[in-house]
Amino acid sequence: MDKEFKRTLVTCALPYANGPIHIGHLAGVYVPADIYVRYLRLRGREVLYVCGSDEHGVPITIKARQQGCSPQDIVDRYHGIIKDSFEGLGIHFDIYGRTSSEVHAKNASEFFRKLYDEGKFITRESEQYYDPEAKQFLADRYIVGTCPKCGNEGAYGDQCEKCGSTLSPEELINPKSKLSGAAPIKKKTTHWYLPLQDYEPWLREWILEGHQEWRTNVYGQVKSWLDGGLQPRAVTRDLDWGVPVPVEGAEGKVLYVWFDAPIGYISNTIELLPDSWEKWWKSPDTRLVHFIGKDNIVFHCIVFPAMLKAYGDGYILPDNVPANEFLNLEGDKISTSRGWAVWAHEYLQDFPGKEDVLRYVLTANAPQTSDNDFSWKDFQNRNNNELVAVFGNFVNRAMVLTHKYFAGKVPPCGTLEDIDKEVLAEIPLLKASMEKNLEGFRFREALKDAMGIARLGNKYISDTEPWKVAKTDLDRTATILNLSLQICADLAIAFEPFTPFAAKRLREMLGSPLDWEILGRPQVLPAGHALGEAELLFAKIEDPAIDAQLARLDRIRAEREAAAKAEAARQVVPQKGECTFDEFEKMDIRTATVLEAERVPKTDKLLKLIIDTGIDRRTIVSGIAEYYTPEAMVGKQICILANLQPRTIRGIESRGMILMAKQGDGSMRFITPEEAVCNGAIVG
Ligand code: B3M
Ligand code: ZN
Repeated sequence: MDKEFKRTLVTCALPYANGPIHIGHLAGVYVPADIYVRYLRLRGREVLYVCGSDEHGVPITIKARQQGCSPQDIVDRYHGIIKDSFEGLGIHFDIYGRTSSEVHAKNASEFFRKLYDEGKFITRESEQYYDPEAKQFLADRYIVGTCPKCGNEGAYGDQCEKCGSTLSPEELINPKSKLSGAAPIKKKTTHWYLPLQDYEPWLREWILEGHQEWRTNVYGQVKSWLDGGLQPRAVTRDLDWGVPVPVEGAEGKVLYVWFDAPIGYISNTIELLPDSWEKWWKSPDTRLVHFIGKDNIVFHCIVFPAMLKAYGDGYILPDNVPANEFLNLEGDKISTSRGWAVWAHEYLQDFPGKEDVLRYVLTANAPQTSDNDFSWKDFQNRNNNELVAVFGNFVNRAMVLTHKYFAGKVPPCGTLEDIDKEVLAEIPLLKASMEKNLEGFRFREALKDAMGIARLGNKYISDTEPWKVAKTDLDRTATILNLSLQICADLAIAFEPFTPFAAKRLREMLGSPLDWEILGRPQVLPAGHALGEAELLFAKIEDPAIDAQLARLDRIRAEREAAAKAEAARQVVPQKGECTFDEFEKMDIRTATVLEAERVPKTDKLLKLIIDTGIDRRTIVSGIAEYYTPEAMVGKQICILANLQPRTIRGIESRGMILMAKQGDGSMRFITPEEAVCNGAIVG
């Protein structure tokens, strides 16, 4: 990026409006984008900040079906929740549009039509699974059946999550549509494809040669796609929810969601600026930056650019695509379907007034170069030990002491000592580093720099001890507090991108300006300037608030484990190989009654049973103690394999084996005659 641009267009991935957003979305896309935009604005650059809901795609239609409402109801609900979450966290887009809007339908439709008219697509006929009841073609994911490899009854058409096998719908035993439960049939269908392979040489040159400065995770993914060879990509789908394909004979077809969604960036710009949108999308003076998560890289670096290139007409391409990796939660992958997430709207309810804390923690811990973990303990520690103990504490000391000794007015700065000069010299260095890091999308590092200024201030005031100096030398106290307050004013600028709520409150308290240029300049707050009341910027987060969050996650984990166990219990082991009648006849299976039972000492699993077999009284050691207490066994009629070779277990000779029904999860129940019979009766 050597080129000088006049303005920057920042887009954030359009969240699917089929669920609320969680901390993974925030850490990966929206918090970093917001920091970047706030920073550019602070520097007086011209910026447009565009986002909106992605309201098409199969998952939305599925959710609507499950909930017995229309897809429009679903997207209306989540569009509202998501929009409010962003606002609540201080993420103010210039426009937060929606792909179900009329402007978008018209724009996406025209986009497709131009490519169609110019022969930029190819068509292909293929056979696809179709649900005759729901009257809908089925994506692989929406066909379920029994896994041919492990017998899991809930395997998907593309994968069995139980054994991890990759599958195709043809392989599933007894395939069913997830929509209606009907058996899917094969049906011919025709679709339009963008021949991506035609754009490969150009993509190589543009990205692999021209954008080596992109993050290595982004560059690497693009390279491996290109090296793997590009294929034509379908841009239409058989579905009744989406932008209709604007071509005769394409009834029942819509634009593929990944074709229409990126066009949504443009549509939303048009909606906001109907007369001047082109300056943002078609001027070489505009720098386009896409903020996305790593699962969106191929669409933003290969597919959408190829679409724009095919369209021509002066569309610009992204100058950078700073994609993040994923954030985990307490060591586990965030999963919307399993409920393993911290939802933005719930956070805002549970932690009112702590919007900055989440922004801060998600930045300090951002998954910039590798996946990272969010934990509530870390959240608490960072708040208490960094925001409260360093940043907040420093500001509070400077404010309170100024009120105490100088009636809340900025005291004059006298002769500077070495320690003062050293501190003052550090700030421009941290500022320069921050600029470099922010321009280079290294937000964690930039936050460290900002925090460096707070640490510097906190250390300065601790080292100089103005509360002690005040007893003997008020002039020196004045200088120390003057400098401390100047640093506070610096912090109110430096933290604006990261913790905008606190930064604003601090500026109000100080009556200080918001201007990047003055960060680090001496004497921004003139002597005599009156300060507002001292107010705490951050408050400690106590254990109960954290424990409540952990308890919620524990409940989710327990529910998930119980469900997995129930599922495992239902799993049936495949049939064993054949045995002959003679082989079966060799087994002497009989009824018997338990006379005495006790635990085998120092074991968890074993019971020692004395049983009456009708033939004799004997001892059997059985591994059923996890499922039956000794008391529960006494008096019970059971079945045993009587002629099993005796074995010595823990020093006890066991003669025979109790027949148990064993389930998929290992749990067992003994087999008993339907009505009491005599002991020693032959079972067979
Ligand atoms: N809605 C996917 C996602 O949220 C998609 C992004 C569209 S950006 C044009 O992961
Ligand atoms: Zn399987």
